[in-house]
Amino acid sequence: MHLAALAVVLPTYNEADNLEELIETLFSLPLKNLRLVIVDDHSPDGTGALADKLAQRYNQVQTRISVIHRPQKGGLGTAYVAGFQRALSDGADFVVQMDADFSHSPTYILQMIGVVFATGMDVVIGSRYVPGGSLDETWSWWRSLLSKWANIYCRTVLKIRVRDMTAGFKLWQRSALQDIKLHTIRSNGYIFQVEMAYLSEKLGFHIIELPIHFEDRRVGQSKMNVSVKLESVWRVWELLWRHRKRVSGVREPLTQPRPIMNSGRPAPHR
Ligand SMILES: Nc1nc2c(ncn2[C@@H]2O[C@H](COP(=O)(O)OP(=O)(O)O)[C@@H](O)[C@H]2O)c(=O)[nH]1
Ligand SMILES: [Mg+2]
Repeated sequence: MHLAALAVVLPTYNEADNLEELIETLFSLPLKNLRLVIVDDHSPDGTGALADKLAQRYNQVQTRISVIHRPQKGGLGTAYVAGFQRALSDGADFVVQMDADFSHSPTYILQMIGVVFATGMDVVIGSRYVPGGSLDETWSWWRSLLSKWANIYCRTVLKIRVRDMTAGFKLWQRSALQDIKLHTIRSNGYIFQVEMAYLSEKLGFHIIELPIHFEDRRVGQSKMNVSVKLESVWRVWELLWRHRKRVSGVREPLTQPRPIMNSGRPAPHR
């Protein structure tokens, strides 16, 4: 397990105060073939330059950090799609997505990968809304309410079972990300998480929700804004319409863990 070719994709916009410590924490995990893909959108606080500096530091023997620089703030969804595509083309067998602000504690990655190795699940969702999961008590009441309401809204309209539809902490098997056909994803704000969860259910993926405690970001500010919220409201209906003819898929039952390594050897990350 500790040899798994795992890539962690980190979208960043003004995360200069978090990035270095986060990278150190991630590389201190007992995961020998861990790689990072940072997708920065020309952050005004210099996150992109810091990412390059850290890449230089960590890439001396082999490439452990790739940095994608985009010219302007392009939204979370397209940042993740670009990062996932890079991770796949670099040969990752497993891809983790997480916020770059410590809301998602890196230590859960070990549990996530353990679950995938034990069960062969396609997707592990770090979930706040299953028993054992929790939200930071210091999150403002309106933010907690918004998050819970958004989940109820999305689950009701889309009729799906995933409890934390807006979760941004997930581990994907390579084959799952390939089956999703990333170039077809249209959501760009936080609703991106919903589109990915919805497609996962529609495609019949084996999904498991692992309870996590979600901490409020340590430093910096949330990038949640009005246009992102509005996109979330109407996009749910667009999703329902776009996939109205799609019959829910069923993957073969998981009687035994499926073989999960692509290659059986550490992937040739560039
Ligand atoms: N590259 C990129 N990253 C973004 C963008 N918007 C948000 N992020 C990153 O996505 C993650 C989640 O955003 P955050 O503001 O923490 O959202 P919140 O936790 O819902 O308040 C963080 O790592 C952000 O830096 C964007 O437009 N482009
Ligand atoms: Mg955050």
